Amino acid sequence: MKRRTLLTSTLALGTFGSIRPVWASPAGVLPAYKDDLLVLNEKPINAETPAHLLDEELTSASHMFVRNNGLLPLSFDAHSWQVAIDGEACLHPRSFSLRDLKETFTWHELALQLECGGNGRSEFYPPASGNQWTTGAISCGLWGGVRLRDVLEVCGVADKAVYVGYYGTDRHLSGDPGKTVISRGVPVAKALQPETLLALELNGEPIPDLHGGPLRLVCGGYPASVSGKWVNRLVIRDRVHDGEKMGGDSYRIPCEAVAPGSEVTDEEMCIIESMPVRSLITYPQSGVHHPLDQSLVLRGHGWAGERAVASAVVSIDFGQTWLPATVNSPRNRLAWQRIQTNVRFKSRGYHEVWLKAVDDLGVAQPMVVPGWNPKGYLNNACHRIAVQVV
Ligand SMILES: Nc1nc2c(c(=O)[nH]1)N[C@H]1C(S)=C(S)[C@@H](COP(=O)(O)O)O[C@H]1N2
Ligand SMILES: [Mo]
Repeated sequence: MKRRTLLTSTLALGTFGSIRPVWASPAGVLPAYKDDLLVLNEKPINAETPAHLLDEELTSASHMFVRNNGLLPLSFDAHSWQVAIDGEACLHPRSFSLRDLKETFTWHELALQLECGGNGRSEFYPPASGNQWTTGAISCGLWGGVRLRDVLEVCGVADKAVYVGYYGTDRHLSGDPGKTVISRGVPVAKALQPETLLALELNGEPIPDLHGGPLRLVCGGYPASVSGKWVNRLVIRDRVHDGEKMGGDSYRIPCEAVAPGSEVTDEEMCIIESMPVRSLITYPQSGVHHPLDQSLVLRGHGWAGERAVASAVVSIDFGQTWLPATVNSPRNRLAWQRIQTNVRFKSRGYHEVWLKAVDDLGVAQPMVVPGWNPKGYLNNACHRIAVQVV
């Protein structure tokens, strides 16, 4: 597949690292409705969303980043789909069709932010292997479905339950049908939260193939790798789930901070749970030309894993002074929050706008890449855009 169209570097400002060019998507790798995404890997398909395309209140399917660890399932027959619930800590194992789920349980619709644990990985040094996400592995769609809690309760959650794991029908890259692509999970308390959904719809439509249709888990606020796509089995475990990509350095970071480049053993790694506070400037697009005599409207979103964003500030002088921005309440718990303000520039020429969000425990985004870890997770450094004042 040929790479084409080099965008100007001002469009490519990410978090705080070097300013690198971004390549446009090779044609044909993604379905046409996803053409505006930036493809990071073709097999498996991984594509991120440029910041300015995340300006919507709710992320449309066309602008939702794609992160696959394997190949899409071969068939998506919603009519015959079954999800089995079992595991050592499941008292009454059973299966549900999609119709059973719809007819048995109350329907809920929630806006839930899903951020890949590796969002921002491209800025780590020494570099971490894996998809070189800049800022675009975040979405907040409106997910429709039933509460995982309601389903699990019908199946009986034993007192000894510790974790809930998922299995999906995607296919291993090796082609070996015996190999599981990914099978992650969440602590029982997270699985039983009222916001954790077994979703059948995205933005009022059946979930698109790429995003896990016809049935996926949505556990907002945790690394999105726990939100299993194409789910056909859930296991209520009496121990920490030990499925594919639960161990080693997958979605785990050193329990104690290490110097960049350190070797870390498996025993020294801990599972990532809530994601840290982060934000993105979604309007205007980086590189905009703006007249000196007009104020510039700024818009973005902030999110903070299991927490909420309490405040946000912007700087137009490289962090020397900060101005307050307005932060809206979330539509529901675990949804991202609109951040907006406007700024006036005092001089012509090249400027940057920096945005920093602070969570409800007073923890702010760092200005530089925090906490080096072997796989490059959890870079929540501030986002910045370029503005040419004319
Ligand atoms: N079955 C299955 N579920 C999966 C994955 C996968 O490869 N297979 N990838 C996970 C990861 S790492 C992320 S970040 C999210 C991405 O969801 P999206 O592609 O709908 O944005 O799905 C998660 N669920
Ligand atoms: Mo991910």
